[in-house]
Amino acid sequence: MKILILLALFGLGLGQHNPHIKNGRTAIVHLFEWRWADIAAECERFLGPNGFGGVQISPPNEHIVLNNPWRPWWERYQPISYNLCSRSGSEDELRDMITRCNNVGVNIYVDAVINHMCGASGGEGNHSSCRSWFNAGTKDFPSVPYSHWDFNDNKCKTGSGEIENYGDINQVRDCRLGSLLDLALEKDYVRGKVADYLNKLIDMGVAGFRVDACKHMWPGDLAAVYSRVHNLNTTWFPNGSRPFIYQEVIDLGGEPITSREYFHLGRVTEFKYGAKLGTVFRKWNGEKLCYTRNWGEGWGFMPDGNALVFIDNHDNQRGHGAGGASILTFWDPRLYKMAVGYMLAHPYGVARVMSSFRWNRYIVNGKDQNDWMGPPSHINGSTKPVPINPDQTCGDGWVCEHRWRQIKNMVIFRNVVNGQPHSNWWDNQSNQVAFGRGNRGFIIFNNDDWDLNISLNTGMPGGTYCDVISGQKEENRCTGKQIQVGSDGRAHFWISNRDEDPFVAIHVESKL
Ligand code: QV4
Ligand code: CA
Repeated sequence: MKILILLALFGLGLGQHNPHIKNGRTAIVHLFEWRWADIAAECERFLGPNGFGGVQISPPNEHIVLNNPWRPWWERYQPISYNLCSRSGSEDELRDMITRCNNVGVNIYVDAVINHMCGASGGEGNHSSCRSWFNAGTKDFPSVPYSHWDFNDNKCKTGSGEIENYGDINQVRDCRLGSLLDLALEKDYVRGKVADYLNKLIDMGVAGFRVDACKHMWPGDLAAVYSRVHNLNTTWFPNGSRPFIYQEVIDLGGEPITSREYFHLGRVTEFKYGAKLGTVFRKWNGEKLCYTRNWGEGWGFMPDGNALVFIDNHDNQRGHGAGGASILTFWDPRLYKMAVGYMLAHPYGVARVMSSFRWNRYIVNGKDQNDWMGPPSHINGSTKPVPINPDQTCGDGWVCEHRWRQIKNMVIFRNVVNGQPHSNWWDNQSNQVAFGRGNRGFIIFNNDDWDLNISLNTGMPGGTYCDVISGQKEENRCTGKQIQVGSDGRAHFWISNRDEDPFVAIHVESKL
């Protein structure tokens, strides 16, 4: 009997914590709002060759098209149907991208919006990405089909029909999140429609899902939906592989609904991670980098095996969702590179790198008035392709943080040290710290206002190493700093606090 229970548990959900990333790769990149054709090209020309494990793509299902404001990015979080045509491309383009990325060992994770459909004031008509007709007022979505029977209104007890108090778990699950029509996921019919949507993507070859707004769905309903989802496509994944599930639950403490309720179903986004590391690198609230000696569960984060971690995400880089002002983004590049480097060097969690587009921030009283702005687009509203400049950066407003040398090289660092323990910690009791990963990598930061000048045990084999932050190893020379490690594993580090990037990282594959 015990065996049966274990098998059922495993079948139900334990397998959903594994990202099924291949060839010793480790990190995921969120190519936010990228077109499928551009993602396919990026997999082949950059992500595969540079050891990225997977891509989180924007919601591929049909969404509302809004002109007030003009094509906001968040159209994608207002489903109209599960047809696979969206701002990023057609079903054929999606299928082609999944195949081409899988063929170079880069997994695809889909942002699945299954808690709701569009906003209650979404109107009537075919202003949708596949031109499907709908009527938000009567909750009629014939392209699924969903009718008013398939929504939670009779279960929600608030006057507005919207969530009014996050302290009331019934409201949070059964009322509308900001007027978004809330699906009745306890209904078998609705579970079936959602599962059909997820299974179509699984059969196309995706490796799993970022499940949106999980705080707003009952764990039992999610378990029922996940149990209906197929195993991964055996063209690219071992037989019996369960989809990787990572659930968006914003839990900074203080609410009755916690991340823990979702642990058995898959991994969960750890929002404390980016909020805290931003505060540490900004040196706010008396935080110091030397306090991160016990970074990870020691800071009260969820157990490592449940965590999906990131410095910023598409919400909190523009003041949506959670993390507040401490969140570091590409707008603060010097600190951001250190924080992302720290995340990628540290063993805790499955790491996700953000890749953004630029918008003209216009902050009034601490709020960005342009936080709604969508991706770089043509006059007709269609999303622009991602041009790659000769220097390997991106043009036309695409930030491509994942292509920044410091970040790309730390993605490789994470692969090289994968499985090695956190080791050889040193700090100056302020904001200069260093740590290794066994005998395969070592990183050191100077976030103080004075120079760092110290000899340390790196745990690494003796030799000459290229610093992968100020440069990298090309042919058999270093384009940036060189670090000499003695046969005793000790090395001398000198990092000026005025350096463009005041941190140094070496690993066994950057050794001359
Ligand atoms: C507003 C008011 C309503 C009002 C309505 C009238 O909130 O009270 O009735 O206008 O039109 C957009 C608008 C928002 C509007 C809503 C419905 O910004 O002003 O409601 O549409 O018309 C993204 C954006 C939201 C956006 C939403 C839908 O962040 O601003 O809302 O897409 O387009 C919580 C959740 C967490 C969530 C986070 C943002 O627990 O799960 O808030 N994060 C995820 C996604 C996020 C997405 C959603 C959830 C919704 O990461 O990107 O919201 O799918 O913390
Ligand atoms: Ca709900």
